[in-house]
Amino acid sequence: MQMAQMHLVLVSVVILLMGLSAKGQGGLKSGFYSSTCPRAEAIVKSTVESHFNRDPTIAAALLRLHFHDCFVQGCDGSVLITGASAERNALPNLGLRGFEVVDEVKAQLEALCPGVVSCADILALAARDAVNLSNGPSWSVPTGRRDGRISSSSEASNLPSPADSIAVQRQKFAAKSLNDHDLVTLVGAHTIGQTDCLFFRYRLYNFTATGNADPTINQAFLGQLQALCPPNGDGSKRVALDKDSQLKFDINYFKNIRDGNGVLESDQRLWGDAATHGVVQNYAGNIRGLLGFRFDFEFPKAMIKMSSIEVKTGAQGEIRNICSKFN
Ligand code: HEM
Ligand SMILES: *[C@@H]1O[C@H](CO)[C@@H](O)[C@H](O)[C@H]1NC(C)=O
Ligand SMILES: CC(=O)N[C@H]1CO[C@H](CO)[C@@H](O)[C@@H]1O
Repeated sequence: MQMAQMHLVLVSVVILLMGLSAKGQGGLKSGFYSSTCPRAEAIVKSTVESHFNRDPTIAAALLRLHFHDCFVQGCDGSVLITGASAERNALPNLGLRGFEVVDEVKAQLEALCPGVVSCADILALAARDAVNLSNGPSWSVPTGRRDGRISSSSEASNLPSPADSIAVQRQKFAAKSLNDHDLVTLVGAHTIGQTDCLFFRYRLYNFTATGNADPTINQAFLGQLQALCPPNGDGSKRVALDKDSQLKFDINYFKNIRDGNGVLESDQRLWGDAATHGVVQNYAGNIRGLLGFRFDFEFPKAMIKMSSIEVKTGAQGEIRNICSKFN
């Protein structure tokens, strides 16, 4: 290749990358509050930390809250609104926790810099801090989201269900401009947290009316799960999504999937599908490829992508005074 051609290629690549990052962040920028509310990020962090010190399971709750916010009406705090027909009342959202942490952060921020920091940004920042407190990676969160004015329970069907096939999971993520690699990376969030027996017990007994358990479950693990969730036991009993390390944000979740120790059907299916299998395998082996492939390196990038889904910026939406109510 001639020098001039090579230069042209390099310039095109740089322009392409700049375009991608600007688009990926949807008009957000890191440090958006640095002059209007300089202590905003520190207040989110210290509040999340004080709750975490009392109850480390709050980290998983806050991470999931942000995901459920982003997949319905974009990352705009719509999941925080209360009311009979609001998102929060939709079936997939009934187990959400952590609302009190968001309210506590918001009350402090309103006292310090009223009307400046959005509830949507509080969710994005709290998710970052929650991961870091759980020993996970950290990243700079682009901010400047505005809060939405719509919250409707009927739209929560955008959210994935634990019984979704990979094809359906893929389609629900693709609808938010997230690819197979993002899907596997983001579902890696299940390295922390818990689930109700109700969401996976059907895998343990007479799965798909075969009389047997789901054959993809590791035999030793099947016995443990059956002991935790007997056929007619309490469906709301909590079980770790990541066997043996539910409070640590690590790659154990991917090893579990590889070994047939996934709890949710949707998680275990990531090993069975040709397109997602390789990503799980790489993360489980902690392999660092040419362009980076390690989970702790990829998770922040995927989170920044998810955190920018259909965001409202500039004069759109509002900055709520109370996160659970429209102004
Ligand atoms: C195909 C995609 C996904 C499905 C089907 C799914 C499904 C579920 C289900 C059924 C639970 C248990 C809920 C309960 O019993 O209360 C759960 C928990 C959780 N999910 Fe997901 N999820 C998906 C993707 C994600 C993503 C992308 C994130 C975040 C980036 C995430 C974060 C979490 C966390 C942290 C928990 C634990 C919550 C807690 O302990 O309170 N999930 N998920
Ligand atoms: C499994 O479910 C099918 C369909 O409901 C039923 O006909 C069958 O008897 C069940 N088998 C066992 C072992 O419970
Ligand atoms: C466990 C871990 O990775 N903690 C990190 C949290 O974030 C800070 C930077 O903000 C890192 O220095 C820590 O290593």
